[in-house]
Amino acid sequence: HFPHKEIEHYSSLHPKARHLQFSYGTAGFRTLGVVLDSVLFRVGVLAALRSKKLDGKTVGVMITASHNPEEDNGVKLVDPRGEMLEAAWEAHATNLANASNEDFSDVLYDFVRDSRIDMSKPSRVVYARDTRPTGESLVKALEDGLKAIGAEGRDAGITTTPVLHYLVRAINTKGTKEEYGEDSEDGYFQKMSEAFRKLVSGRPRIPPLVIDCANGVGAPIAKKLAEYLGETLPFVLYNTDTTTPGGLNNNCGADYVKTQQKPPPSLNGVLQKGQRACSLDGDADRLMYYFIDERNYFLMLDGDKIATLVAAFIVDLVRLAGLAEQVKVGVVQTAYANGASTKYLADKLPVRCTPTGVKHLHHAAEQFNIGVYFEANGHGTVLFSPSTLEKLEKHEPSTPAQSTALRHLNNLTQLVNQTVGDALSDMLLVEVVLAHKAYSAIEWNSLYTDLPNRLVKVHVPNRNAFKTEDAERRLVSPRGLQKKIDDLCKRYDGGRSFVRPSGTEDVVRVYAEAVLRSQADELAFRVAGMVY
Ligand code: 16G
Ligand code: ZN
Repeated sequence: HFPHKEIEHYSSLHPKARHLQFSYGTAGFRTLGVVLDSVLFRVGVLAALRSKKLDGKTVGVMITASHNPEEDNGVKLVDPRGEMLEAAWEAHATNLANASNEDFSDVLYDFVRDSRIDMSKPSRVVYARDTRPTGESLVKALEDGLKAIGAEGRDAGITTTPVLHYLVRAINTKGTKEEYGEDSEDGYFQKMSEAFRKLVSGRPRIPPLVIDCANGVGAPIAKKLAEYLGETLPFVLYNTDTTTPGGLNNNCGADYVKTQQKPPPSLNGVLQKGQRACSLDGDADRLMYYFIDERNYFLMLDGDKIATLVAAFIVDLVRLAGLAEQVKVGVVQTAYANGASTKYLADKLPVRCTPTGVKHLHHAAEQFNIGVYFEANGHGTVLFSPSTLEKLEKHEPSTPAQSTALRHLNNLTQLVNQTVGDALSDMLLVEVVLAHKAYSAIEWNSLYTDLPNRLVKVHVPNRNAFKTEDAERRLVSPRGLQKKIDDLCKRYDGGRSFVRPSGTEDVVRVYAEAVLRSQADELAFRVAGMVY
């Protein structure tokens, strides 16, 4: 019972332009929003089939282009546990998106047959979008894809990527013993804010935090969060304008702060010396903290600083709870992690390095009892393995101190969005640690000093000529280039550099760090010169 007629009818409403080619990469499909209509229709079809393949479990679809410019848009599928789409299906997504209009129905038929998808199974899809102007019509295209298969759709409206991931997990665990929370935005806020209240209760009042919402969907969601938190975390929102055209991610947001290494101009004159500020990205799954110090210098507390703060805190709690022997904490980073952060962490706990992209870090973090992963760009979370959750629940503390630490750990499992990086959940997590340690931004920053670093983009004729190994830290091709980089690095104190092809742009990226700012810059530009 393959619905040929429905597929052909709806697909004719969403024709693919002949000259366009799409690819499901690290960030799903992502390009100019106005050319994505056929892709969204086909993603709707694919999501519905993925659900059938998984016995009717709910699959998620998020329409966003994160930190990209406002005119871009994109789409990502979310698997039933709230995680990224299984890698094997990325190729199916690319295939379907690129089929010609004439062939689409046949290509789909073959896919259903080869993948042994039982069309009589139910299919359920929950979807959401960010605030981009192209989002509304792309949702309609997606819905037509669901209709073509007869899938049950649930529109989660305009919300953040992490809320959508949360919903997927909550829907699929409803009524089971792994129930993740109530399957609504309200449930998301309830769970997080309740855990936060418990974790900071009895601590001194938290000084006000400045939040830059990137003029994106983080703004309305942070506003709602404020209602749930009340006085426990006072914050002031900036860049909350989601209606003025062109505002999204423009001179603001986590990616701007990380790449420009300065605060959004809209915060000039706003930040008091030492005051904590943070920026979300366009879909609120990345977080950057920063502050202005006594000498008016800008200091960034990026994903590495967050990972070290959080990991050290968790390791302490595990030890205080008397669980050090049974619960092993580990950290996952990428090649972009500042060398100083890796050194700081490696003295305390195991640190692993994976290629760039959340799915790689996420899977590596699952190998630990408690896995903390963060990309330097501010995307990350903490994963508690199922057996660890059980231990935390069942462990009998033998002293009041153990009992307190255990209670904190259990509350942390509720505070953290374990499905994906979540700027708001991570922000609450940071605030909890600062409150417990009685750290200001200055003290947090002084845990270690970042090595000066520089990231350079190089446009090359063919970025596919660049192949890496060792978690992108070394090049295997073009041949001979790695040796030259190695030789060059040796001439700089603390010199480290690597080259990798971008997964999201047609460029090659060069990263370099060294003990001195001038040396890091020089190393980056010299390596960039060798790449070109
Ligand atoms: C995507 C990834 C992000 C990574 C970035 C690297 C996900 C959800 N997002 O945005 O984790 O840091 O790509 O981009 O995996 P690049 O390959 O262009 O450097
Ligand atoms: Zn994002």
